[in-house]
Amino acid sequence: MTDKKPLEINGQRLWQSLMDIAKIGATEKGGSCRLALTDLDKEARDTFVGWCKDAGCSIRIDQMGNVFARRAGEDDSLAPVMTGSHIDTQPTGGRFDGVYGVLAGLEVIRTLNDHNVKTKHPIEASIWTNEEGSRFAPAMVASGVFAGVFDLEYGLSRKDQDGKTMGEELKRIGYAGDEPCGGRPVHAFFEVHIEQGPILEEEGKPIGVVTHGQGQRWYELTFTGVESHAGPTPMDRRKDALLGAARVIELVNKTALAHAPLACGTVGMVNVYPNSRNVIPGKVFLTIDIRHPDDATLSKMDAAIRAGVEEIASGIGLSAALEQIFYYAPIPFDEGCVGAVREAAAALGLPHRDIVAGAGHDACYLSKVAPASMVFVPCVGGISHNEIEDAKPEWIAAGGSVLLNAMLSRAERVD
Ligand code: HGY
Ligand code: MN
Ligand code: MN
Repeated sequence: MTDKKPLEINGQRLWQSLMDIAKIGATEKGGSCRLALTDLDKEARDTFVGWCKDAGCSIRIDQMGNVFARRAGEDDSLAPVMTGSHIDTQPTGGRFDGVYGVLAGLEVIRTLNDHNVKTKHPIEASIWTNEEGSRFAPAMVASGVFAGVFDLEYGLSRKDQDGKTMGEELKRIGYAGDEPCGGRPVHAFFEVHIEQGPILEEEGKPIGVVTHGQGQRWYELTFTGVESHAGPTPMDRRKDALLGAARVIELVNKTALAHAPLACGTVGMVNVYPNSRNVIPGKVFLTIDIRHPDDATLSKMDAAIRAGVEEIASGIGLSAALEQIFYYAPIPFDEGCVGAVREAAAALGLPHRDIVAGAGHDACYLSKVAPASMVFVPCVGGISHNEIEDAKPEWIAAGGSVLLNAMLSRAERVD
């Protein structure tokens, strides 16, 4: 950190950009719905690209639709210091999850322009496609391709519930770039994001210094029983797939509670077939999401889920198809970058604490190809993935200034 007074971003301008983007896919309860690669995602991307061009950036789009807005460095042959996040949302998403990290990157560039700051390394603000994993599973698939975790064909072939692939949808919205996805050096990656949990707000700390991302395992489970009439079918003759699903929901919850206080377990999606009130469901599709900061514990939870599903299926006479579709081990972020975030918060006089990311983030995959870390800010009541998601302007501004100074510590000012 230089001895100059740390630069601060223009919080009002960043807040306004957030409110402007929030109009794209605005929901009745004040949230955002911009599912990945929909026309609304395109509209938000186009808006961001336009603003970045106005700020003098060059734009690159790669084969997974990841967008990179680049501010040239004094030595533009050097690897960029990169920031960014996602602009796609959950169906009942909020105005800050993801898009805050995207627009904070633009605000960093705007602030450097305002102060005519030159950096040795180029600076890049980015959008990562389909971070949420809501329309297309798994989550963070495009940053995963960039980091070499998934191959390009896998990424482009991800299908939504209507059978549309990411490749088709990227072409449809005009974001099927020709830049290779990944395979280029990144000097450092920083992502700012709302915490999406209650800790920072409860402790009155505007900054979280993210040291790790917790590990996750996602599964898809299909139970197959027998549809039959809800009236004449005796209870002891039924092969009720929804009864099996109900027991799995309880199993997932109990497995997480058995590894309290850090484990999480969620069944977020259930599709019932034929979903008719007087037919015993013959088929149920459901999703399972388990998480923990310790990999060995996550493996124990995995074993408990697999054994439990088998037992439930045989107890009811169902067939079970359980597939793990996504896994990444807990991720320790780069100590140097974590230190840069901590020093930036201290230099700005902002109360801060170390924290583990409970959600997945693109920085988790970027950390496989570059030194990376994250900056968290509180969100109101710790609520996220909910239309009422909210944050205070002063938190948003604080996180943006910490991001700016952490990035400058790696980009090397030359003015
Ligand atoms: O699921 C997550 O943690 C992130 O919101 N994709
Ligand atoms: Mn997010
Ligand atoms: Mn999210």
